[in-house]
Amino acid sequence: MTLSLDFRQAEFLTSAHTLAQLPVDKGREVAFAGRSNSGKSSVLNLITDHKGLARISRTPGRTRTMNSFALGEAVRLVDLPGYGYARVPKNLREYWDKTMNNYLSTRESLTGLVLITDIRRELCDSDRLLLEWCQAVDLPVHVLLNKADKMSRGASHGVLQKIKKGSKSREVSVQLFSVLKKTGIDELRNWITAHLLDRR
Ligand SMILES: Nc1nc2c(ncn2[C@@H]2O[C@H](COP(=O)(O)OP(=O)(O)OP(=O)(O)O)[C@@H](O)[C@H]2O)c(=O)[nH]1
Ligand SMILES: [Mg+2]
Repeated sequence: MTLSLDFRQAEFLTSAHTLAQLPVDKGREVAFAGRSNSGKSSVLNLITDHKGLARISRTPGRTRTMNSFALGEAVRLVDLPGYGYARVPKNLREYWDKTMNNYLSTRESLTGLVLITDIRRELCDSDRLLLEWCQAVDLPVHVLLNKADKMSRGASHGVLQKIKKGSKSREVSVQLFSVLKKTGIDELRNWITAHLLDRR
């Protein structure tokens, strides 16, 4: 049984294009999902304190594989490809829609989902679908309102309250985050830790 997690010990495991290429479905993992360019890879790099662990780009659609990182024995973080980027070819988008659906509905070791959004943008249809789906199957989900540095304090707290009110389920939590300002790290690490560790 793992008692604590050292996020700085994160190590790259695999880059998977198909579910079969993922690490063995044992132990526990928390996945990072969200719209393309919302900052999933940047958040992962920040909380693990590794600048180049997950790849980041100004070009949306950078992460095109499911990238797994080990945080300890049989404990993983997974950076998922972003959705909603119009310039990704249609066949590739359809492939990832299907693959993500399969991943989310069959992955036994998945114990939590971090849904990353750009705080300046409304939740998109895919964000909402994902939230509803997680609630329907009782998968804990943590909404990360990223890029909070792009908004005033007052405005970002306004968005936080709005999303909190909109998600009445106990299984949904929400927080503000900024990769640029390095704010929200402990809250996110604590949520992930609580969902990765064996609490028996
Ligand atoms: N201002 C600001 N920019 C950020 C923040 N987080 C990420 N970015 C920038 O947003 C862009 C996209 O970041 P990525 O981490 O590549 O986003 P992603 O969600 O992994 O994108 P895909 O891999 O395409 O799904 C990069 O230019 C980042 O530097 C933040 O908190 N504040
Ligand atoms: Mg990415």
